[in-house]
Amino acid sequence: MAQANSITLFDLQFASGCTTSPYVWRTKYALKHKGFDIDLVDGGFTDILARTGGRSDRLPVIVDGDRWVLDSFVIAEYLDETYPDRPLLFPHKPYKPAMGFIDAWIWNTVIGAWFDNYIADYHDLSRPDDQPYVRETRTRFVAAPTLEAAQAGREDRLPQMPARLNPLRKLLRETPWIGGDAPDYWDYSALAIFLWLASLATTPPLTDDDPMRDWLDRGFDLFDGLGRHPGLHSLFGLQLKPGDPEPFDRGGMGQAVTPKNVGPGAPVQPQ
Ligand SMILES: N[C@@H](CCC(=O)N[C@@H](CS)C(=O)NCC(=O)O)C(=O)O
Repeated sequence: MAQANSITLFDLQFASGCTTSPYVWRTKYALKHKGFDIDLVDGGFTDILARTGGRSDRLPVIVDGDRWVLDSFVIAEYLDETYPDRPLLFPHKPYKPAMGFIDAWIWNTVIGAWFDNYIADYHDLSRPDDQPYVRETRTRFVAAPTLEAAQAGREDRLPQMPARLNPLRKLLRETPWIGGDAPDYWDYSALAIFLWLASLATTPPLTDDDPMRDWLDRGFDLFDGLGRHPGLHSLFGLQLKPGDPEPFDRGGMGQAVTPKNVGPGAPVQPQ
């Protein structure tokens, strides 16, 4: 059990000391949500096994007293089960199906869309001793011979990406947080993906006027600015060229997915 209200978290950092892994980011938020101080173990990719005493080659990992817990989702469940009197990460039951959907959608939509466009930056921002490993492993994931070739031409691709997030924008017009009136693990998991993006977005992925900005700013400000590490880049400032698609749906932003049926005469949304 937690000693002096502190839980140890093994971090996965770039050379700036900024966390990059979305799984670690959401675990940081989860620990803070539960009211714990984080005893952070700094480090990068290639020292994970050594840092964790051979227990894991993936992060996050936490140590709570003498209890080691691996995997971000298992950690979140462990925290709610072990500390049910502290604010719950999963106040909505059952949470697993919706969590699985949110995770899959946002992972696919954000990481899937932006990964290649920042993949050479990802390498360059890594700790120097991690860079050969990052290059070797990440080259396997891209459909190009090198990370630099995969990233090349992103100026034309980046403007295509923001509109993919319209379902999330619509939801956030209806509610201050994905979790409702207060943030919970759904928000932290989604925010963590944008923090991953901010850790490597050397050129901005979203326009200044993106309607998600308010939720992102509020989320990054939580817990005394947990998401405001100086190594993070701004997500905003994407410049569009004539002919680029609309970055978000300006027309229907105030509406639910289909307008609420309030009886005859209600507005009809084209299908
Ligand atoms: N399902 C695991 C995934 C953990 C994972 O894959 N972490 C990545 C960082 S996002 C990692 O540790 N990568 C190490 C590497 O690439 O060598 C969790 O939720 O904790």
